[in-house]
Amino acid sequence: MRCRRCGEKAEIYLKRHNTAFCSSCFQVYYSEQVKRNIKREKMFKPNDRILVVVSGGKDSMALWHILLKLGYNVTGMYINLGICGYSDRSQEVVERYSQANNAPVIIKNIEKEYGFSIPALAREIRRSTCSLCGTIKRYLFNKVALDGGFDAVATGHNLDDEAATLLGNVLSWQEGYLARQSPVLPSTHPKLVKKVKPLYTLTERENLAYVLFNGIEFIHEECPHALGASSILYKEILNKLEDESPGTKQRFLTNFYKKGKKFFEKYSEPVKLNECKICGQVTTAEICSFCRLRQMAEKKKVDSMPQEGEDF
Ligand code: Q46
Ligand code: ZN
Repeated sequence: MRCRRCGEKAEIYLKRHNTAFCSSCFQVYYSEQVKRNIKREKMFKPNDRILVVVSGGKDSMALWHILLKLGYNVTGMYINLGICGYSDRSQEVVERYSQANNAPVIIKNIEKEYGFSIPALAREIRRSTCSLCGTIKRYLFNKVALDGGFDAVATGHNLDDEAATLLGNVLSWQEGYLARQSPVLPSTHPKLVKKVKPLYTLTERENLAYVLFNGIEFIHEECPHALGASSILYKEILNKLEDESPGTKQRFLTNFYKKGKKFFEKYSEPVKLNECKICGQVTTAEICSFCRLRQMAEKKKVDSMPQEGEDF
């Protein structure tokens, strides 16, 4: 098979576009997609300061690399969640990339800075690790971006992630979530920084090809808490559909934005936003979820001494 652009030997076939590329023409395709997404969705301007959330996985490493390559003013942000082994290994990947590419990165360590690890707190208060993790990550991305004067927070969400989220929301008719799903979450309060997803039209496989063709190191293992997540099942189902009918994922997502989303807009009612009485970050309550979690972590330490084998 030959590359559609240059006629050289192709190294990747993109079934949904019925197109094959050699590795250097694939990179042209990839960066054109990213540039187009940033421009079409008005994600950020050339001189904006972008905080890129990096986990060490292929998608976020691809995003960090392409934004630097396109000349954006980018700083990486990594959060060490205290997940046994996995967190330290992924932090090392991020640090090695930062050093090798002279790319600035901000590292946060939940355990060192706040005195609790997410899995340990989740066990203590009987909440799912992933829901706690999501709350803490959202809080810290926004806080670091706000304190550092960044214009946008960029995440490596890809087409597979976005289509799986959409499928999940459709299956349970989550009108509010459907109204809000978007490649750009604009700032709705002076203390909320805009969130953007520049890779939302690129698949996991395309991000994998991008990091492999560029020799970018990434952590191959998944977070152990991702096992059994419903999003994985939705991705498998979408992949089956995609195999039978290439382009299904992209049509599902982009046609939702073009045709379906407008029917849910009435469910996106503005909520009253307050500033947390403790930390000043934006919340719908008096005290934000992050500060409430910190209070719970403190209380647990006082009320019950750690058992053997506990993380704190
Ligand atoms: S990192 Fe955190 Fe994910 Fe791990 S604990 Fe769950 S939410 S699976 S993106
Ligand atoms: Zn707070």
